[in-house]
Amino acid sequence: MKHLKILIFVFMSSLLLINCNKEEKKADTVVDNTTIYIKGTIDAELTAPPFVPAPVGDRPAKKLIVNMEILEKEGTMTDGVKYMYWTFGGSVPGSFIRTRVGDEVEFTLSNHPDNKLPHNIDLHAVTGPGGGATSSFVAPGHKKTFSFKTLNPGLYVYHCATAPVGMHIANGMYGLILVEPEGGLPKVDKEYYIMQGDFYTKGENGEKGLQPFDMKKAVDEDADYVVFNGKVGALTGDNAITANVGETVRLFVGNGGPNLTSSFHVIGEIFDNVHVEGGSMINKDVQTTSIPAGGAAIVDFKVDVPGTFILVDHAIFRAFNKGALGMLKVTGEEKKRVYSGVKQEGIYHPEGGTIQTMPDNNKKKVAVTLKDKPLAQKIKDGKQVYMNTCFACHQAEGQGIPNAFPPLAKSDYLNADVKRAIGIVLNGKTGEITVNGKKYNSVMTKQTLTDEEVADVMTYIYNSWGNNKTNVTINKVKEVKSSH
Ligand code: HEC
Ligand SMILES: [Cu+2]
Repeated sequence: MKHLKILIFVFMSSLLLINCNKEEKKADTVVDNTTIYIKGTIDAELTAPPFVPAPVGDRPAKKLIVNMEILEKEGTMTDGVKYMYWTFGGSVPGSFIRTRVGDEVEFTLSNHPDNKLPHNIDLHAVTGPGGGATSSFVAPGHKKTFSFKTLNPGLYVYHCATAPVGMHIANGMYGLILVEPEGGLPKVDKEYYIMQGDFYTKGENGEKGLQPFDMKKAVDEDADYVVFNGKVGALTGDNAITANVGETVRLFVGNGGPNLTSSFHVIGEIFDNVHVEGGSMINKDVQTTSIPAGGAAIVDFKVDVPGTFILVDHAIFRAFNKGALGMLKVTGEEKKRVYSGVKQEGIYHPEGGTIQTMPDNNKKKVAVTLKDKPLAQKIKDGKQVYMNTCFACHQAEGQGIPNAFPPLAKSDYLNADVKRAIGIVLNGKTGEITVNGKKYNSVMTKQTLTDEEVADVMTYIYNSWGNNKTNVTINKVKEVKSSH
């Protein structure tokens, strides 16, 4: 009996020992970043979007000094529309902060004396009450300092958290702070900073003048503008981000909200890697990534072919009607194996009809048969064509979209040359053009319309929105077609 007891005792204690060992091993794999040793002090480099500071690489953890200034300042939402932005560092989104895990960030928040309101900052990268908000509440003409240690790698949103919080965020008070993992992120060729935000103005989208914030619309989540980097066109035309064929591109994408989740997508690209929600989990081969309000994602991809790649919130009316549209311009050699472009174009006969040929010069003489309708009917039918075909890009009132689609309303380009305009609708258009003093360099695809439809839609355009009232006849369309 006694022996048995001893045996059981020995058996149990060895079990305990095994258990202890197991637990010790587990504890080993949980890294305690609170104990990362810091070595020296450096000043943080802060950048305005779409740029980011240099990679951290393999530098050791340090004391990192961040000086952030709050500025309330008027800016442009879109052509003719002004907005009073509240900013971290003078830009929307605010200055990009780049740190590494284990850094001890000494953060000083200064509220410019010309500002009207107190503000603070809640950084999602902070482990501590309010993410720093309680320690950083600062009145105009004052500054406050607090410090925190970055414990978790990832891409984090920061924002103002002063009441009414929604209003401070809606006015542009958000930005991103990146905490790189030990050893840094893998090297890429190009890195950019993009952040989406929704804006609520007293006037409807496009209504001119200085537009005040609209609390009711914000509460109803009825956004007038949904934009990248604080304004319509911050990333289009001359402001487009760029890369060369063969390069790898990393986008640090945030969403300040205040309300809307972003369905972030790049037309014509596939994300090779996505740091889901800005964290350490990597998803591969992603078409569209969901970025919650107050969240972020790191995406990277290799650009294989040249062209303009459009960045959108794929909740697509936001892109084409509210401003959530940017451009990545890729230059370099074509790679037909990856993307051919149009290879062949032909006439499609669903019923296997007789062989047709494209119009040629012989037809010119016999083509003068179709009679034009009365002007009022043409305009009516033309409007129908316009709303079906052209409206998506040139917009309901022909006003276009700044930096992306030129206006047809009061367009000097349109009114100067009827034949040229007809040619654009028949054949499409690429390359730089100047409309009403603004440069456009984009692509209008060839429209597949009958000659009569082209005559109708052109007549509608010329007889709308202050244009020169040209009546475009079917014969004119045929003439342009055959002269091509
Ligand atoms: C997919 C978007 C898109 C659609 C659809 C579209 N356009 Fe365009 N359009 C453009 C772009 C982009 C340009 C400028 C091309 C460039 O930069 O070279 C343009 C240029 C023009 C111009 C000359 C510039 C100006 O503003 O006067 C005319 C005229 C025009 N389009 C008429 C039409 C008509 C008519 C339709 C419908 C039948 C139409 N477009 C459909 C995108 C579009
Ligand atoms: Cu604020």
